[in-house]
This record gives sequence, structure tokens and C-alpha cells, in this order.
Amino acid sequence: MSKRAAAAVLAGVMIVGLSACSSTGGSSDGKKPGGKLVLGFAQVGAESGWRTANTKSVQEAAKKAGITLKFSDAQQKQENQIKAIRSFIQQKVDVIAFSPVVESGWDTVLKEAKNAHIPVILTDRAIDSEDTSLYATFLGSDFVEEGKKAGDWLVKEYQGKPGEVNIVQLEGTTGSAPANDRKSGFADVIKGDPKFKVVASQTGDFTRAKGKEVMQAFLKAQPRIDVLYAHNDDMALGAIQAIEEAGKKPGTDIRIVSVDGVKDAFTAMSQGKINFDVECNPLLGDQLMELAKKVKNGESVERRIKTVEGTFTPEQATAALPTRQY
Ligand code: GYE
Repeated sequence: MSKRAAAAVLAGVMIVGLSACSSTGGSSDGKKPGGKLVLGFAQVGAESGWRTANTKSVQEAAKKAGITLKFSDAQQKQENQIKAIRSFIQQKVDVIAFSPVVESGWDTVLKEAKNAHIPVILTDRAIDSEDTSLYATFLGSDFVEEGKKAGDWLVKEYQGKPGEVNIVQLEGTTGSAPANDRKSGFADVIKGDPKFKVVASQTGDFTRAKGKEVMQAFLKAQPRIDVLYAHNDDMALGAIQAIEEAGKKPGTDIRIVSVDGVKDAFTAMSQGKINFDVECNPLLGDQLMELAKKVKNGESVERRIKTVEGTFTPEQATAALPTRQY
């Protein structure tokens, strides 16, 4: 028997033991009264269109799978997520899933979950812990790859064109996996040609309001901006407002490459305001519910499950717009 299977059996025994003492009772398969699997989900927040679509996907998938979802919104604060995880442990949920707002600082609370024999699934964002026994699997995108796709587009776009390309970058939430990885993937690709210069780079916290505010500051401080690379669509959409208010044409005067592929960005692309969008799929709900059932039953799951994603030119975005789900 594998260690994880042994732990799962032990967890099952413990939950049966606990429920035997409680007044509400419980079933012998380790599920809560009523037989439903209980999943505690600690969401990052509601910072972007991507996040709203992700939350909806998780909530709808839980309903469809007959899973009781305990949902918590951390408002982009790690301390709130840690509190939510602790409360899930106290409530003895069957499985905990969360999308870690930042990469580091999770070991203590995840050890608490491990000691309580509650399996943990990372969704969407990764953690940098060296102790990989703290979670069963990580379901989400390859953010480095996304950054590379943005960089590849830029390199192609400026192929054979001489002269410096001044780039400003709107970074995602500081310390988050998508901000770190989208930045490094992009940097890795553009470093091959010294004409590409990132002249300013600052966090816009993945929100429209912050994206606009930081872009306004970039426009004031930078004598020439050729390209904006935004780590997500909401920041790009905020920046578009700032560019237009400064009397410039987004997509023309300043070329824009972004990540996510949400509907609002596709609309902006159809209007020529965003030049390229790298897709990041938020519809992780169904896969998450499948995984929750499996880890609860002690079945083995792959340690890393990557989402399949593409890229969009304005033409492709315009064609996809009528049927885009998020
Ligand atoms: O790109 C951004 C959101 O973690 C992939 O978080 C997610 C990112 C997404 O706020 O819009």
C-alpha cells in the first residue's frame, strides 16, 4: 500500500471514529451525514473576470457532482485564506482545495491539514513549498508557458523591424505564481534580442482599477511607450482607459499583449484595442470535483495536471466572441 493510500485509510478510520462520538453520527464510508462529500474551497478573491468565471465554474461543478461546497473569499489576502483553511480543518471537511494568493508561507497551515488527515488540492496557482507531501495534486495552467507565448508574439511582431521597443509591464499580484511566472517566461524570450527593453514594470494587482492607475503613472513617467504587456486582461482593460484618456490609441499607438482571454478583452480586441491574448482557462470546476472524489477515496491522482490553452489574434477573438463562455 502506498503512503498516501495508507494515510487515506487512516483518515477514514479517524473520521469514522470521530463521527461515532458526535451526536450527528455519520456513515461508514467516511462521508458526512447525508452521504455528501464536503469540500472546503478557499478562493483568492473576486479581483478579475477570470476569477469570477473560476468561482462560477467551481460552484456549478460542485452542485452537479453532488458535493457540498464550503466557499470562502479571501479578498486577495493570504491571512484570510489561512484563516479559511483553519476553519475548514476545524469543521472536518473531507477535502480542502485552494488557489494560493501568493506562492510562499503555506507550510504551517498545510501541516495542520496533513495532521488532521484532510487531503489538499491546489487549484489554479502553485506554492513554492519544498515539502510536496503537503498537497495531493496541483491543477492549473503553466504560467511560464503563458509568459513565453506573449514574448513569442512580440518577437514575431517586431521581426526585421529595427529600433528599440520600449515595453511597460503591468504585473499581477506581487508574490503570486502567475505574476512571477508570466514575468519570467516573457523575460526569457525577449532577452534574446537587446532591442526589447522593459522600461517600467509594476504591480496592478490583477485589477482594472489598479491597472488604470499604474498605466497613468507609466504614461506620465515614460517619454515613449511602444508596448504594454499586462499579466491579465482586467489590468489591460484598465490601462486602455488610461491610454485613451491620455489621447492615445490603444492597439495602435501602444500595442497591447495580455493574458486570460475573457470576453471583455475579446470585445476590446474586436475593436483593435488589444493585439494579442494568451488564453488561461478558468473553467476548472469539473476537474476539481473529480479530483476531490478521488483523493477522498484514497485513489492515486497525477501530481500535476495542466490545463490546455491557446492564443488569440484579434481575428480569432472576434470569431470566438459569440460563443465565449467567460
Ligand atoms: O490570470 C487573473 C486572476 O491565477 C490564473 O488570477 C489566475 C490569475 C488570472 O486574477 O486574471
